[in-house]
Amino acid sequence: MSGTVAEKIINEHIVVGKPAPGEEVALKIDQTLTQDATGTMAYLQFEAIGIPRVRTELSISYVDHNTLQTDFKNPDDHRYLQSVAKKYGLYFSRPGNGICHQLHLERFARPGKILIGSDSHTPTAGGIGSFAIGAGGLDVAVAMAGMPYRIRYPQIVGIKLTGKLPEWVSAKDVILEVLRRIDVKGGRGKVLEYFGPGVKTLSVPERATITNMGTETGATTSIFPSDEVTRAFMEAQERGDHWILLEADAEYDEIMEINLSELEPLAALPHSPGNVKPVSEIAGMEVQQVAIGSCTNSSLRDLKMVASILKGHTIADNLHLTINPGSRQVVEHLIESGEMRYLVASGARILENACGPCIGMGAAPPSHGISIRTFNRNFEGRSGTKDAQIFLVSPEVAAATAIKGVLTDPGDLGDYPRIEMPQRFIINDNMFIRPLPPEESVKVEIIRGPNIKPLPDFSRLPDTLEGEVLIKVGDNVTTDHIMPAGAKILPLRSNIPEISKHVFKAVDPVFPHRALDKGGGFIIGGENYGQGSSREHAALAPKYLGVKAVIVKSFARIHLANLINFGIVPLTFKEPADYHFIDMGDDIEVVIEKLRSDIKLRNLTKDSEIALTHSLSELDAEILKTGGKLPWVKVEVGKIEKVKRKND
Ligand code: MIC
Ligand code: SF4
Repeated sequence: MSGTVAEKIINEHIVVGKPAPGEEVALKIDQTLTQDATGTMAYLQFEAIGIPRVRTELSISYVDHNTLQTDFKNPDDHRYLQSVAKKYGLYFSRPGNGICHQLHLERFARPGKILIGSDSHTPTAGGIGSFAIGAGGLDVAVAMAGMPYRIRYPQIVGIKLTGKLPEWVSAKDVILEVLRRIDVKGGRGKVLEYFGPGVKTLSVPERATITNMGTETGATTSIFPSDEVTRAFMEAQERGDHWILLEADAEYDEIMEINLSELEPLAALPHSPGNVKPVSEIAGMEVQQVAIGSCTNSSLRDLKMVASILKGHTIADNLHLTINPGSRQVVEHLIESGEMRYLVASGARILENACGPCIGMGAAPPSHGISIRTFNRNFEGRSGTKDAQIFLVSPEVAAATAIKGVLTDPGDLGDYPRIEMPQRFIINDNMFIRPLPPEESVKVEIIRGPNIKPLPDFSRLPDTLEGEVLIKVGDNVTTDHIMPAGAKILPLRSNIPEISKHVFKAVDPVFPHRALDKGGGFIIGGENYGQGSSREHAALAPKYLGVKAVIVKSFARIHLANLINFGIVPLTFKEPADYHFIDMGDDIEVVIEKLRSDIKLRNLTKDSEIALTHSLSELDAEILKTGGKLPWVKVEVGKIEKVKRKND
């Protein structure tokens, strides 16, 4: 069958629907991953669905986000996750093993397979040729129950890579260049698929840096072909038997060309990953912190580069340098090659193999601090310091800056280091706990700490939604704005009543009180509402506070799905300019009885009407009216089980 790489994989996995851009298709899911911050909720939902064991080829539960143990909450959640993995037939990756996406790329991702993960950077596995999509935890729970996952058939954009990266320029600069061109919403409804002669000049971890941060364009996913470079990587990971050749042999819907030879070091400026400029234009500013790591830039290649640059230097007096390696494999190699010494000797603070500062788990910058990070998001306040300025750069720029104390174009350092990658990686899977056989797993008791509260129940939606506009926000509002993360709030992820007290905390601290006082109401927003993470808490917690509908100019994909999953009606203005004719405090009424594409909003305060629409399929509408996906899925799974029992 001919097609682009993405088309070949999607078409092979379609169980319902037509393969045409914009059509809704249901896909069979081969692999799932969760991480701990989204995982507890996902597994509570999986338990509620009520099947005895996961029905995927491979499901894995990683622990990498909530690794600070300042009280019982995070360790309790981790014990819950470990017991759930044992009971339901999952792999479990213990804390300290590494960041989910780095580990998955090293040990489990496979070309040609479809992976969904309850983390928006799941497309990292696109670097190995896997069709990997970020989703809300409930969607992952449903996939673990063996049900298909629905997406709109994407438009496939071919990104043609020519030339070869110059010295001091690396994969991060490729994705920053893509972001410079299409910004944080240019990828919506699309898959970014890389092709062309430049592809073979990039190793799998470099490709994964690019597909990882493709998430920031709003794309459904990003993918590279699976070629000889992929084969070499998989053989070096002793997984050569899982390699397949997967290349495009069809036209793309749209093409973007990037000549790698013409790129220079780039940076995303505060407070958006799409706000990209050449480092040479902004170099020289004094910096208070450099942070290296995250699922974007923590591979062995990246940390070898950092070690080679730092070798023989001490970091500048005016800053701190933190490094979070992506996995234990990376660390073991750095120890074996002696390069870990260069990092330690330079004064770098080596943190654990986890997300760490990327999600505000420690290493917050000082007041008004400038922090140079190799991460993928620089949303305001995400670092833990509201007035900090975060710049996103490559490991080369970060290391050069750590030495000089000011934002530095690494080309100024002189000779470009040559790094040597191992022919074979050190394989040590002893921190993955393998699934138990069914006869043993049934005996396992689930361990629940006091922080794990039962899932809230939501009832069917009424035909008319009434209430006040509780808040009005602008364009590109992120899920970090809606439901902040960080060391203090993340431990509340399994306790919806508690976490809901933090909704819109930095935007409007009294929002939760107001929402409860008014008996719920509406959120009004601009373009790309809900961009960023996959956290379903950004829907679940507002729902708990009584939010009935979110009315915006446009939505980000995963957040839209999460709103539907938890029974919040996602509506858009037919005329975006109507956004200006509705204000916070207005009393409004929306009839959703039939959920047709033409919906009227009656503004009782202004005595006016606004035309709304939506992109809901019939099934979405049914799920919404039922009050969300969990009640719906329980009924569906019940039907499937009944048929199964009859046939047995
Ligand atoms: C993020 O980078 O924002 C996170 C934390 O990894 C989230 C998931 C979460 O909120 O738990 C994501 O990207 O989906
Ligand atoms: Fe973890 Fe940061 Fe990657 Fe999210 S973006 S998975 S917090 S490293």
